[in-house]
Amino acid sequence: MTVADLPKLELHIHHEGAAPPAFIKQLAHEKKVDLSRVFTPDGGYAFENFVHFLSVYEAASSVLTGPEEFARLTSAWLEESAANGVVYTESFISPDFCGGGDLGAWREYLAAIEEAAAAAERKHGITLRGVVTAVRHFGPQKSKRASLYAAETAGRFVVGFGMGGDEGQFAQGDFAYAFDQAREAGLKLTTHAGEFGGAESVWDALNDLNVARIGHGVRAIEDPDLIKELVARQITLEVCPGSNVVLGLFPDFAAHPIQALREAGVQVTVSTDDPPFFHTTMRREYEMLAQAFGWGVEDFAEINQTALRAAFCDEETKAVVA
Ligand code: ES4
Ligand code: ZN
Repeated sequence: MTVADLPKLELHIHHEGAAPPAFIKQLAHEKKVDLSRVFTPDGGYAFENFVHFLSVYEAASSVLTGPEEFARLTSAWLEESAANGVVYTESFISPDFCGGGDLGAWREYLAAIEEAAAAAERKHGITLRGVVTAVRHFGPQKSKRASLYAAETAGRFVVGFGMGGDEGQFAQGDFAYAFDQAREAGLKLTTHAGEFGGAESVWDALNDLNVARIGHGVRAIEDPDLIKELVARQITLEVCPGSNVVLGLFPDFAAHPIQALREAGVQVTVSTDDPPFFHTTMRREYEMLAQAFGWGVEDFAEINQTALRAAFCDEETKAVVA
């Protein structure tokens, strides 16, 4: 057995971002939508930088319409994740990408996703929980609606609220209403910070949104005081090394700060973000980390313990997954 065969927990994967390109291509073909600019000649997703990535992501997501297609999407990527050894995963699900309709429509999308997840759990032994997500560049107004929908559907499946999108737009604090509304509904919180925004963005996430986890957060390495704060508050980072390398934050795995963050005492976990976009899988992330830092079974066991502790699901679910 190699470390890549270990059971894995994944806390940071975007639901639409997990769609295999062939799946999106097929939907585009059926709907006669020209998505040629979205794909590379060899069938991958084509983008030049982060902002371009977001626009390609939105174009690809635009052909995903209706609860039934989200159910098919869910089945497809959960089967793939399970084949990579993932036993528990939390995905970001955005009302804005799920049709952008009213609360009733949102409930239908969620029900379809949950049903597909339950079937995948029976078939492949993988458990999915949802983190309802605002998209930062869609603005604070839409985030209030996303968190209202999250609050209305909070429960066994919807366990958290988060925010992704372009860190260059607005400030974390502009979304405080949405995060407060989600917190009051009992949801756990995470936001993307310290990926394309620097350490300041992570400080804002802690001070203005009071989140328990940070999506990425890797640029915290630039600020020793912030590192101390993350350690003291036991904030968990959802680190996605392969995503960071493809998007040009670091030249390769060996130059990635995940090892330094860990050595400083920060709680780090490992995820893929948008696996087909970044030509990765959880298996590959493990292989690359083992190669870059010499991590062995005990290192990955610690990473998985951290992920289990930081998972947003209830204790009963944790006991099943552990
Ligand atoms: C993201 Cl909104 C969104 N979707 C997928 N991946 C992302 N990374 C940052 N924001
Ligand atoms: Zn992300």
